[in-house]
Amino acid sequence: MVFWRKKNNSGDQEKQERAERFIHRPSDPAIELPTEYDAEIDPGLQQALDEGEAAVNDLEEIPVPDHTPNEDAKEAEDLGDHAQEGGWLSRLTRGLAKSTGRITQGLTDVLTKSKLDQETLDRLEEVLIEADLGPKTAARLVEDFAKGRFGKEITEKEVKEALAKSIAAMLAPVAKPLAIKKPAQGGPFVVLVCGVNGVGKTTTIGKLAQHLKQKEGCKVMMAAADTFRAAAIEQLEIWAKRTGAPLVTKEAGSDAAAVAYEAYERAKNEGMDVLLIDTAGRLQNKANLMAELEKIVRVLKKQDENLPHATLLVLDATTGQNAFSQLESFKSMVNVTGLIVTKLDGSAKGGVLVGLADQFGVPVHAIGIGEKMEDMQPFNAEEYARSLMGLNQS
Ligand SMILES: Nc1nc2c(ncn2[C@@H]2O[C@H](COP(=O)(O)OP(=O)(O)OP(=O)(O)O)[C@@H](O)[C@H]2O)c(=O)[nH]1
Ligand SMILES: [Mg+2]
Repeated sequence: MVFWRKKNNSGDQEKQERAERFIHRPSDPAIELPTEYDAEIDPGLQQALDEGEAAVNDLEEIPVPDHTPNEDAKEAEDLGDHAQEGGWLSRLTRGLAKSTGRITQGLTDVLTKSKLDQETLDRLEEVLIEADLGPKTAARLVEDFAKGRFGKEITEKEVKEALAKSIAAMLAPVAKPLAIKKPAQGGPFVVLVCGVNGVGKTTTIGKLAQHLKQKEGCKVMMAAADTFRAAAIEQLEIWAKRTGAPLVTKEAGSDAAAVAYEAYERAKNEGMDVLLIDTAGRLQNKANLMAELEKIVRVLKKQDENLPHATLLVLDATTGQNAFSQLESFKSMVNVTGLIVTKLDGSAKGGVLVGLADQFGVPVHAIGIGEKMEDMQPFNAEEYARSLMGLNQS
């Protein structure tokens, strides 16, 4: 990797920085703009490209080691090591405490009779519905549980063990880590990240970048296709700095699809393994915003019909049942290939993940239980089911 800087310090710094964003290196094949949506590209883009072309002759190359984490990244890694204390399982258990507390308290209240009768089953179903598993999934679980147990003596421990087993069986088919494959056509594996406002998309991209770089040794680039507000770009810049992943940005207000398009060209030219594309938060019932997301996909497909290779929907566990309609709406606009469920640490609605798995069958790649880099892990069905039922507490 190389960086470029101006040979002398004269000139307008702001103009220079702006131009540098759009330069191509002399050795790179020229980046061609898509013709069919030219008219919709931010008019500032062409000007910036022209400025970039003019500025490129005035740059000198500064070699820097490939993907060297900067000081911030080092600090973040140290923080990460510290936060790993106690291991993921105990942090998951702590994170799920609110959800677990709601379920286990409900069970204690319900299991007042020693023998299993219809009233207990009905109340058990209510506990599961209140824990956000959804009515269909709750009914299925209770029906399974009643088989062979009706009229017999039951203990709270037995109920928890049996439910954990059934829940783990529901979750197991969807617990699939995000599989990064080398595309046959070359270029990076492209991951588009979408979801409603504030669910944790940008944070998830930061966590993913860190995981892919550190654990899988991938060269990762990020694209700030949330051009809706300047703060969103700055937020991703912080994650780029922390993780040492290069970032493609444009001014706020630019065409999000153009950012995605150009980022793909750059990631391909720079030999990246993975491109993570951040997008603006959009409410699922806002047709124009959903159309913008669909346009990002359409524009990417012009470069390669297999793009994006993965489309991740980020869901915030605190939104409970609304997650169902979010998944339905996004699925109807784009090909959602997997879910990342965040904020399970602040939610009493962790049961929603069980309902989603049971009713949609969309893979759940990872879960988030905090705001830090290390607070996300691949989703493990049994671990989750047992933690949710309070069976992993020491
Ligand atoms: N507790 C907790 N907070 C989280 C988690 N993931 C993200 N957050 C926080 O949620 C807030 C929103 O996160 P962002 O990553 O900015 O969400 P976003 O979806 O990119 O938001 P928009 O771009 O505005 O739509 C931030 O304060 C994050 O630190 C999580 O797993 N647990
Ligand atoms: Mg964001």
